[in-house]
Amino acid sequence: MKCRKCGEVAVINMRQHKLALCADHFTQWVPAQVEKSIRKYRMFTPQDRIVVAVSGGKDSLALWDILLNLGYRADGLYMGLGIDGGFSYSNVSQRKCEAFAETAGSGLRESGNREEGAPDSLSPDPLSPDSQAPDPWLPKLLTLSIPETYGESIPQVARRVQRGRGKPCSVCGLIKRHEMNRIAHELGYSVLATGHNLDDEAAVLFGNTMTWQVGYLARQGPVLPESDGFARKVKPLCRLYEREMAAYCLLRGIDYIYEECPYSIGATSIAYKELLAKLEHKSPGAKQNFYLGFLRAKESGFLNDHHQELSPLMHACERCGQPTTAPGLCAFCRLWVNAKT
Ligand code: Q46
Ligand code: ZN
Ligand code: ZN
Repeated sequence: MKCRKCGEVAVINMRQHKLALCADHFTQWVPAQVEKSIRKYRMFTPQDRIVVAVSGGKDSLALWDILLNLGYRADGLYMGLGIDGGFSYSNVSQRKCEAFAETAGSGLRESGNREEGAPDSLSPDPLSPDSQAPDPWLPKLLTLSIPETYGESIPQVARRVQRGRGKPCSVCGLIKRHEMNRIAHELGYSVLATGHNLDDEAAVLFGNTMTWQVGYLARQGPVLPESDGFARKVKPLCRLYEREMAAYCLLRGIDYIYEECPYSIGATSIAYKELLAKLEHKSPGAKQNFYLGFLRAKESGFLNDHHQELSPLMHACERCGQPTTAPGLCAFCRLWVNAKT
């Protein structure tokens, strides 16, 4: 198979786009697609300060790499969950993020690629006498250890509160969401970006549709608007397939953790992904049409009423101030109140 653009040997064939590309053209095509999504869904502008939630996996590290190379000011946030799974999952994934952060910073220094696309107007403070000085900004990795901060690992919290029938995932999701919100808010980031790809989003959509979770469907999308000073949440990889992200990492030499979190085994979302993969195999583009068709339907007003119904129910948690639908304390704060009783 040959690259559609230059005729060299293609390294990937994307049947849903009827597009085969060589390594060079593919590694240019991916960031261009991400930039298109950023603009199409009005995710952010070069003036935003972005924090990317990185897990050490392919999607989040690829996203960080892409945003930096597109010239956005994006830092990484790694959250240590205290999960071992027999192969030191948390430690290994943290090391992958740290290794990436080191090269990402130096790569920018070497290539000076902030100047291409990244607006210089971003950084200089007009009030500062040094406003003509070059911007010293370099990407940094923020790390937060849940066991060190809260005294318990994610599996320990889940066991104590007896939530999730042997799996810590619901507690984990709750803690991660809360802490990402908190850190973005405290450190002044306007945008929180996650590495969800089209396969992830299609699987969530499939699950929400199977059970007709209208509230979740109304909120599902590539952008969750900011509220009460809390960062906007965006998914810039939402139009890219998982296999494209794996290929991108391979071709860019991004070293990521291959193993999934040990608790993801047997998750319903994986069963949905397998089903969608079968559909995709028979009918290339099925996953993409399912998800992007849903976004188009939403844009044209489908589910609008539900969105409006949901918004007024949010209020600030009495303890941490984050938006919540629960009366009094949010679900995160209730986890720790339980700890003291
Ligand atoms: S990290 Fe946490 Fe996932 Fe592991 S414990 Fe479950 S939710 S599977 S994205
Ligand atoms: Zn080519
Ligand atoms: Zn709270």
